Amino acid sequence: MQRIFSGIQPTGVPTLGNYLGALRNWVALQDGHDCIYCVVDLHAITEWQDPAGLTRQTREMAAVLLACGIDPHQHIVFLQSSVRAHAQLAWIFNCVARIGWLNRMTQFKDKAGKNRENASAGLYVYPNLMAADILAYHATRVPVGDDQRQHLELANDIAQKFNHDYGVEFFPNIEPLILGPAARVMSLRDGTKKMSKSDPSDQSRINLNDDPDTIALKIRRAKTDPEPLPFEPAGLEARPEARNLVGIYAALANTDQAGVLREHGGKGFGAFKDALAALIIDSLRPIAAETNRLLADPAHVDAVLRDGAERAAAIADPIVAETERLVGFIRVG
Ligand code: AQP
Repeated sequence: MQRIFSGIQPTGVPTLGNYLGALRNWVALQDGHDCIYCVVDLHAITEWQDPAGLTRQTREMAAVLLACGIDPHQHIVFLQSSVRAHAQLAWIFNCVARIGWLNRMTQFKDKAGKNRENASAGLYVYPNLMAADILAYHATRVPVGDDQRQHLELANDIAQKFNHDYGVEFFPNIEPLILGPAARVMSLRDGTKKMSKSDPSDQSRINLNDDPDTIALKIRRAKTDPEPLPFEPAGLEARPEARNLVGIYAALANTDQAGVLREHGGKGFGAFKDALAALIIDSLRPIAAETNRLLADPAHVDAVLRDGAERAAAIADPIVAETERLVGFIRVG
């Protein structure tokens, strides 16, 4: 069975974008794969996190993964900082990756913005840690949203350069799995910007714990254009906000853009937004309820994470030990 690895940052409440671009696919992939899913708290601190907020968000994120339907007994769910192998391998990869490669990463440019000189060194080498996350398990398939495609190409470059430099065939090739009609969900306020859990505007996103009234209001206020919906997907060209809402609807209704437009083409946004809000509310209600149930028993969530970390370390530690041997480190302990 192929091994899957994926991670999510505890940088806020997960959004509908995280759900459709990642979490929903994580759940589906459990059938037929060995899955390792990680709350990547080491990644989260590449940008400032208030410590108490980070603690709360990390436990909430773990609860959301379980609430979405990840089975922590059949598969593995854990916190990145609990397994030392990630940071150990990331250091070696810092020494394999080239500055020129990192300079091309668009996520760093987006996140650092104009204040590049003041960004953390961690944010700059974020893709090296991501490569370590995956390769510490020799995982070969990584379900991600479209925004992470470039980072996975870099992970493959690192794996190949390591294999080449040390004359081995040790790290496998990684295949990104970018699935579904909503691999990139866009902001509700700007159809050219991706929906993000850390966007300063709460109106830009649907949080997985938003209550029904909040969801309805955010969808009603979502930016659109004055034209009615087209009858064909081609009519969504150059209409990023319309395309985004149709894409969200398609993903939640398990259809595609054409299917949505067959049903809603010609309607104004008022009617379509009502239908979309109802669909989102129905889809998210069970997840929010289960998340709240789990968070009422944090000791249970922590026990699941402890067990996951032990099983994750049992896979990663020997792989990192072998990497260190290949590099030439002496193990005296
Ligand atoms: N808008 C999105 N559409 C589709 N997929 C998305 N993902 C994130 N945003 C969208 C996917 O969610 C997974 C986890 O992402 P992450 O938390 O590791 O980091 P991110 O991609 O930076 O997500 P956010 O929500 O934008 O977080 P912040 O605000 O902290 O930067 C990934 O598979 C990602 O592709």
